[in-house]
Amino acid sequence: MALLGTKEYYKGIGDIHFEGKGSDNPLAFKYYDPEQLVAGKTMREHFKFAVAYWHSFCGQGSDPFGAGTQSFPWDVPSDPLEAAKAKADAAFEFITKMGFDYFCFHDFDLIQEGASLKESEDRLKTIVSYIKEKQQASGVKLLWGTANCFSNPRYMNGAATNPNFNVLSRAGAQIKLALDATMELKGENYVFWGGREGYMSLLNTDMKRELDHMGQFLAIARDYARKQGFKGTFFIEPKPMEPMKHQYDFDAATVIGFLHQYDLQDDFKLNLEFNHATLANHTMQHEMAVAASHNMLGSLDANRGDYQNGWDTDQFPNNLYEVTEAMLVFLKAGGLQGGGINFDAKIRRNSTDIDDLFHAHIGGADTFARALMAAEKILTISPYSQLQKDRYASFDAGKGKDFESGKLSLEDLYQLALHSDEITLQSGKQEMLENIINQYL
Ligand code: XLS
Ligand code: NI
Ligand code: NI
Repeated sequence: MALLGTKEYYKGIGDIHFEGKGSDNPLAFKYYDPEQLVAGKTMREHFKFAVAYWHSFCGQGSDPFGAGTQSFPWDVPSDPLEAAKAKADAAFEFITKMGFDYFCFHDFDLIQEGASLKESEDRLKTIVSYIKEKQQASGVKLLWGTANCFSNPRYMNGAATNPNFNVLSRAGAQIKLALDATMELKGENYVFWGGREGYMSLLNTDMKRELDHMGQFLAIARDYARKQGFKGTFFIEPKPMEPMKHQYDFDAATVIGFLHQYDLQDDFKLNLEFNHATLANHTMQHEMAVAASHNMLGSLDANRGDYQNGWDTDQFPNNLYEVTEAMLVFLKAGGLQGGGINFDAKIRRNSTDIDDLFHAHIGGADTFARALMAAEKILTISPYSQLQKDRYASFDAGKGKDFESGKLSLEDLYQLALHSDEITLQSGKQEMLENIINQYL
């Protein structure tokens, strides 16, 4: 495929195609066939797979104990603009070769932050216009943009919840520029991940005041973007801890309560991440079901954490059982509200070959494809839906139905119970349901 940049970074690797599960070509999709129809839509439309700029083209594998191991050839130029252009060339080459339609970014993934706000603004403008050309040449779209309001030391006490107004104001400026960049690149959504919105110690924290500030901040960010004509959805990405001990956007239920409290529920939905669910001691399917029940299942960050020690390891998804249960919720909800599946995941520190990033994304896409196909069968040809429905049959008619429609008082329940037979136990059939999932994997 024709590329704008002249240099090829992923040498020797061609476009990745669907070859089916009989293929032994490691650089081919075995299950993800973009054009295959599942439940009335192509897989491409269901998933809207996106590549995360930060993990794939910025993070080089450093950890608290050692430096990066992946020396990216596009990081060679010392001039920030040249380096950013080289990185964009590599990114678009990769996304195009994968055959994915989308990417996601933080402002300063695209280009190194400047020494002043003005310098950052100029840098962003230049790289955004370069990326815009690359989008036009390749057809690659922006799923969402966001701002990194957590890495710079000025944000050590948060951004919108910082106790110092000057920091809040600086965060506002940064988010205005990130919104401008997102709109210029026709971003379909905009994400707020809490970053350092939370606290380390209650001793120095006025929690109520910080939450009020966050509500007010999000409202004016929304107002600004809407005034500029942004039609997309704003997403909040819940995470319970890390980097702060207490993050305000703990989980889906907490965020939904917050959105309603600050009257943001009409413009904001949720971007849910697998290993954030794990960190919150939930399953991803739980988080998705909570969001779906409020019509707020917006977008997904796909990855997996470490199930043994709980660490937020951002590994690529490969747990078929987990993703299949997530896809059950996904299909039942009618898919995502405006978002897609962003691989917020990184290859391991000892994955140092140029093809490792391809294997990682192929595996992730194949996991979702298999899971989606299994979930569709479970919903349509297995007894799963009927079993679940039958559990609630006592509410479908008679007094149960009266209760649901608000016709019974607590005294009515008392009278009914007084004159009823002893209760017979009704099995939850959990093992049988688990076997059904297994059967269709
Ligand atoms: C961090 C988050 C982050 C967001 C975007 O844990 O997952 O990567 O997705 O700021
Ligand atoms: Ni995360
Ligand atoms: Ni994320």
